[in-house]
Amino acid sequence: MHPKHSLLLARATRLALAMALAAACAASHAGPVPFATEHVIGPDDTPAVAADKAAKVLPRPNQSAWMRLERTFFLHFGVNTFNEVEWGTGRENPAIFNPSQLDASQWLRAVKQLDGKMLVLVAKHHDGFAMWPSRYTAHSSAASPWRGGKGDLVREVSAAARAAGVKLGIYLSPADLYQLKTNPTNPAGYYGNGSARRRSTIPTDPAHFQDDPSRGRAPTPGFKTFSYEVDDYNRYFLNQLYELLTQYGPVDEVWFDGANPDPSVSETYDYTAWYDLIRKLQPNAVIMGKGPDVRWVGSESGYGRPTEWSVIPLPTAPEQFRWPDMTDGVLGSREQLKPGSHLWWYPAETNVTILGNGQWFWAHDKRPRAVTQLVDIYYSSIGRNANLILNLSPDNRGLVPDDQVTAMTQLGEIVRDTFATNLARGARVTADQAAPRHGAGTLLDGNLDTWWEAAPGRTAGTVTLALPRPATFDVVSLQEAVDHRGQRIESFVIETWNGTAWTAPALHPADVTTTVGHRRLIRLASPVTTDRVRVRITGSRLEPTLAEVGLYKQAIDLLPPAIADRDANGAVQISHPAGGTIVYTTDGSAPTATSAVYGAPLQLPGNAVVKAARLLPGGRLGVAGSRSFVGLSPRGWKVLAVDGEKAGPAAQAIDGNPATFWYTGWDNANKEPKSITIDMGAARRIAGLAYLPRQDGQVPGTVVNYRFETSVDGAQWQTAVAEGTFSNIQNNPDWQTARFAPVDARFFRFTAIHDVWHTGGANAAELTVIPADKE
Ligand code: FUL
Repeated sequence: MHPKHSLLLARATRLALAMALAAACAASHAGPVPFATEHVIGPDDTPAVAADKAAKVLPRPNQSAWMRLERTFFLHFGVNTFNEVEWGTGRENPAIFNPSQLDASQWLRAVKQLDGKMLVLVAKHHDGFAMWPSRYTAHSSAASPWRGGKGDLVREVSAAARAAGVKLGIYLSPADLYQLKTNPTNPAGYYGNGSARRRSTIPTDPAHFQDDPSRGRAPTPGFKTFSYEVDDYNRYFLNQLYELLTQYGPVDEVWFDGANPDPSVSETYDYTAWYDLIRKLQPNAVIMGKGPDVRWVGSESGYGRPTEWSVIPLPTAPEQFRWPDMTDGVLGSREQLKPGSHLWWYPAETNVTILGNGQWFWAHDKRPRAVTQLVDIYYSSIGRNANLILNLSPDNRGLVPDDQVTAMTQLGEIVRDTFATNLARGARVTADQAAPRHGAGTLLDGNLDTWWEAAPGRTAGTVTLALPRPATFDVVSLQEAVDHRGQRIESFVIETWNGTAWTAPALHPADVTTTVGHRRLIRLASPVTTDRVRVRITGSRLEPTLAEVGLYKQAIDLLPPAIADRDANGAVQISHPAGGTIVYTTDGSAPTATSAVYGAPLQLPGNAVVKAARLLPGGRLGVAGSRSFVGLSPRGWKVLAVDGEKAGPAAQAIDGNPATFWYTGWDNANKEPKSITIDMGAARRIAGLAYLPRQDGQVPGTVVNYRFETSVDGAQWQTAVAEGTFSNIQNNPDWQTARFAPVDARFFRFTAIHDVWHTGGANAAELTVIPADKE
């Protein structure tokens, strides 16, 4: 048996014992709080006892294994890739799915650039098209021309992942527009069809799926059959889960999305049966999103909470809980540990896509984020006690396109180079005090199962690293012994010795020294050279622990220049932390040593692709950064008319500042639609619109359905988009773009038909138009 497995088993046994003990203690209301996977805060528990209980909740074995993966990937590919949309309709013709060069090993090569440890494949998105030949639907890869109808994406990707040593996860969308009972292309759809719950054998015999679901088919060799009382759609879903969890080898994560493009038809998901089946078929898998093991961090931006607790107070017992999205700024703080709460290990996963503006599926004009932003996201997800799940979007050839591969290669090089060497290696580590057998000597052994722990009763403590020689670093990595002692640290300070005194170096403005958890990465504002470093833990729920400490130097030379947002006047700044000369282009071509030298902000009033690189000694070029700008800068524009601006002036929709916004306010009396009309001052040839909703974390007024009209003279209007939809805008409140046939216009009118909550309001942080290519 693999040593890790025996360790997990030993932990499982310890946990079982601890849980039995916890139950006994709860009954007698006496004795010290034991370690357990769940604690309940009693009505008479003092805040100190509540904190004690929170600090004694441990992760379950499937979560421990998952947290150690840190770098995981998503792959969104399907009919949407061919239609170049974010959300499909369920009415797609399977004939459109026909990648000509699909090569799953090429996908894995991209994943391995960042040493990806797991990938989660979208097996079925909201459109309902199954990427494997499911026995339970005609709407699958088997109905497409791909590989002559013999293609099985899940098989190809799982085999390539296995060959690359990467674990497999599965995304199966609960929302299913193909099965929606109102889908005209599938009149017998199961979703919301009101069917009775019936005793069903899983796997069901497909020939008797509806007339006698108690009839099973032969189970996959090595697996059993199961029985649940469910309606048609839940039976369908359980059978699809069964296929995915038994036919493709081990599955380590099952991803349940909460998004639902058409809530007008309701279906009750039988989560209890789904979870039960997953536990029986793949007991090591974590259930993510709508489920008990892994929590959606709450945004798709890639940026986790600065303070992130993995122990979350649930208002009910986990078995009764419905796992809603948790989007509050702080979760699980001391103030939130209220009597009656069930304390539960529920770590965060930060999902983000490599494509700009939070777009999950490829389209010919979608481009990856700047590499500097991807690096920042790395620190702001993995470095904030969450796993990163970074999405790649293969194109309609079935390959991860070159621009995404290039971004991955650059990100991988920067991360590898930064974290290759722990500059604390060889240091003598001491602590001001320690629990018996938990001295600080193991803090550099690379082993999360050994740790320093403060002496009994102490909630603060200091560990000091005496380096063999001075080192220059600008990243500090800390890890608590969460698998053994839970999450405890609430605040700490990093200090360096300057020869005469300890001083706290300035930190990167976005990084805070609060929680630690599985991992905290802290960036310093600038590198420090010293031979002594200390971590002073100043607040902790119980005796603090540290399993590992690391000091690293960011690979600045590998960083491309940062290309900033465009301001209201259309100006764009380029900079690099190492300074020096930067060359650039604005037409998308690769910069060379003879390209224009950056001096002052670039004036970019329309569409542009900026590429920039540092000029290194000897005429060589550093790594190039790239950024696309879509839309016109709103310089000189005016608001002509608006249906309300009581909660935010209309002019803020065209001020070039994403932080301010136009908002009509909540409006129950005078419902939608709400319009805003803009005068651009001169006629332009335009071919699209771009909309950025409010960026303050609130959604009232965020537009989901809209109309877009244009005019040359402000009197005669023509409709460019009669009713458009910004798919997924609630989860992803980033820039939304839509294209239309080129038209000449001086004026445009944007009308909110519905906002996401149907409040009758509308908002816009920015609103602009996309110039036609040949304007
Ligand atoms: C969202 C979905 O609606 C997106 O399309 C994507 O799959 C993302 C991971 O989750 O909620």
